[in-house]
Amino acid sequence: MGQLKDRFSFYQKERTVKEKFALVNQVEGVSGVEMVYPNELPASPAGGSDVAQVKDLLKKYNLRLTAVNVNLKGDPRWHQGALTSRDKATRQEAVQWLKQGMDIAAELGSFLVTVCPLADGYDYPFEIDYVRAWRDFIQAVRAAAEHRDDVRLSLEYKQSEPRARVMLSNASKSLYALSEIDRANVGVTLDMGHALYAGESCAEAVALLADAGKLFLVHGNDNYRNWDWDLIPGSVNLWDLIESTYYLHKMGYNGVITFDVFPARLDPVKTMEASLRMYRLAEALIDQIGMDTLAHSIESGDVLQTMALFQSYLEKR
Ligand SMILES: [Mn+2]
Repeated sequence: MGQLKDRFSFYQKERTVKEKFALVNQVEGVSGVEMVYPNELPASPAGGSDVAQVKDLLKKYNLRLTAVNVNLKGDPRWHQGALTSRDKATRQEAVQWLKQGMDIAAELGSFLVTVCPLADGYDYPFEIDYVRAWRDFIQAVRAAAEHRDDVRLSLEYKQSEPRARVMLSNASKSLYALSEIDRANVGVTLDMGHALYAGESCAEAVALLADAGKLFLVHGNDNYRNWDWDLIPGSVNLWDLIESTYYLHKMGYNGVITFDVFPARLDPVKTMEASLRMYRLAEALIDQIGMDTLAHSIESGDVLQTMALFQSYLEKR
């Protein structure tokens, strides 16, 4: 809802938090917002005036805060790593930001913090000591999680950007990290676009993470599996969206789906509405065919029969 930038240009207008809320309010069917700490929330401890302002805006527009997204990549202080920095004070500061995000999330009734640790990676061979970095990562996330167990901490994986290689790069490494961190309030944010360009099956990622009880948040978007383009969900890989939707239902996912899209050249309100419509379409398609019918067909192992369920449904349109 604010200004966007890539390596070449700026897009959309810069907007204050108040202006962003007014814009979100125009989106048909929206029920909540994810906000970035500290960019859209105060750098001061929870209870500050900006938190009070956000609380008022949430009330005014009848929206809920879905998650506090702690930005551990944008600020220059994280350029050499945040949770895995060689510098202990920097690592501690990164943990401190997570703790502050957790306090704000509790204060605003969200109780969920999401973080995409994109500064924690490397660009070159022999750049970092992987053993040291992974141990520091595990320890830092655990330290943040222990700050309070009433707030959940969700790790978002992505394989690159801005680092050429990000350490937390896929669903399986995320599950490994969670088992090492070993805290009940730590889970995963599944960004569908990140799964796609990591070469994963989005639906399998949903299944694995949800089966482990660790699917805390979903970010919906799409791309051509070559870069994190943050396009409208289902606009390119529609079958991945439909299959993921089936597994979100099957696994009883009752969390939030946030549209993490990048409307550089499109109207942001209409882009959000198109994203929501795409999810509703996928849900309707699954509902029309029927969860049980699909489950039985998948169980039978006859993929041609399963395909035919979709084909005959679409032929009737
Ligand atoms: Mn995302």
